[in-house]
Amino acid sequence: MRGNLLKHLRSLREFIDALDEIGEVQRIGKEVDWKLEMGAVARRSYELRAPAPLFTNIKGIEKGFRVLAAPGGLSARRGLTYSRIALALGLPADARGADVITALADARTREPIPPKVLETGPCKQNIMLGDDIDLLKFPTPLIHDGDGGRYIQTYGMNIAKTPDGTWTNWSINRMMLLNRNRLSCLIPPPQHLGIIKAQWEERGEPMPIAVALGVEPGLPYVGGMPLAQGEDESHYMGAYFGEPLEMVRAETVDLLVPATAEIIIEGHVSHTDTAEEGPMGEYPGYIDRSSSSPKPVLHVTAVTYRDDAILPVAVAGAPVEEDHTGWGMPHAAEMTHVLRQADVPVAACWGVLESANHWWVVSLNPDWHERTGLSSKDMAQRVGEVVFGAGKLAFGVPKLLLLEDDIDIADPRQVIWAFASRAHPEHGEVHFSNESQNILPIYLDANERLSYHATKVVHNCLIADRFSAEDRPTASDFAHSWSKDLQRHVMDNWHAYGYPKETV
Ligand SMILES: Cc1cc2nc3c(=O)[nH]c(=O)nc-3n(C[C@H](O)[C@H](O)[C@H](O)COP(=O)(O)O)c2cc1C
Ligand SMILES: [Mn+2]
Repeated sequence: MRGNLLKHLRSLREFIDALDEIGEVQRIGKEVDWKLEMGAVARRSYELRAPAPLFTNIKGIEKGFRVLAAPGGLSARRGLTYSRIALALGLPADARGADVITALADARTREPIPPKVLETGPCKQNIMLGDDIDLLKFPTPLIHDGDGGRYIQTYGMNIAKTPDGTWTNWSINRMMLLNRNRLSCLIPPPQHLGIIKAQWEERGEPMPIAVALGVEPGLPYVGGMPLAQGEDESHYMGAYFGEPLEMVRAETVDLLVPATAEIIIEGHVSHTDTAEEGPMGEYPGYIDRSSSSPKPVLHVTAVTYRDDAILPVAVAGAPVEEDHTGWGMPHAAEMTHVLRQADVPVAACWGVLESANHWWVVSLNPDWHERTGLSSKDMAQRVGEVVFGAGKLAFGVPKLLLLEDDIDIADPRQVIWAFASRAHPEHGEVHFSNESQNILPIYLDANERLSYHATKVVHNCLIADRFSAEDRPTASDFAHSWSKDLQRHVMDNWHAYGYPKETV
């Protein structure tokens, strides 16, 4: 889909209105405690796939300030599973998972569009400088019982620029509140924020940073996307929507920030001053209660915010939450782009959200065998080489399922069925040893954890080379075992048979 056909929502508030229209927001006016209660409500909402909670009355917090949790959670409603992600990215609420992936992947080959700089914007409605800075005003949650502190940055953008000014990077990396003007920051060295921080350290200067919380809804998805080093995620988002993002200048650092952001925290990350950070729930779905460690401190020099600011919150942990949707879906889009560039006949990729993104799926066009002449084993080898060889993209991809496009990759029931019924128990796996891997999968042994290297696998679930077109088994399901006319007749009469009306 072309960028200009997408509905570009330019603020978190426009996004909340759009969610409201389809019934995907739950306003909670009853008083709640930022200490654990908000986190527990949000967590339960993910698990029930209930609407996103918007907390409007938070204990001890000035009236007006609000929290939107689960902004990228899934919906239990039929046909609307991915509605929050689809609306955030300008697609119709009933878009299929694969549509989201191809929309993001298509924009990778369009010309990046730099932002438009405005004189001012809503994020400047209130400005705190110097001794007036007080981050404790905001309704920052203590999310899980066991977290090392209150996390204000779980779903915002960390904006940082290289000292030579040639590259600005936007990414999501969590930050914990220490007091009214200090945060401790998780900045893994291989992440782009870590690479930029190392350049400032070499120069002997702290890293200037702006943390934009409550940004327009598409941005967190590119904050979680592994674009190449040197690429500015905000320019890619401009290309995605076919128009520039709107930015204003920060007050105390030389950076541009999104004009409609709810809260902007400006400051400098120290290379010497550290404070304990963590533990916190992690994307594989667990919390390691022993995992607190000293992390760099961000010293805040300015905070600007909208009237009645809304803080977005993601509750990291067991699937499905924003680590899986906000990181996994753009990651799958980048994987699709990389395979397209390598001339693999890919339809789309996916990170199975319910697997906490340990199972990744590559779906090939049905004619891959005629087009390439490869056996499925050789194709599995090729896909593994491309994906596992793709640097940063590969870091969080331990297991790949290679399928054909008759499967809806975003439907975990179909993926499980295809994996179980098509991968041969003996020759269905192609292993790749000593590949770089983050430390997070909990099945890794101590050596693998220490070396950041592990074996990866492609599960070959392709069947096109094993059957001729006429002999290929077809799915024995509603869509394939009855004529289109009979299917239509049954659907039209569904309510007449006595079943409740389908709402979507
Ligand atoms: C909701 C959410 C939370 C995330 N939290 C972290 C985090 O705390 N630390 C981290 O290194 N990556 C985190 N990620 C993943 C990074 O955003 C992702 O790896 C991204 O590619 C990093 O940006 P970069 O490629 O510009 O370095 C998170 C992603 C999302 C969507
Ligand atoms: Mn980046």
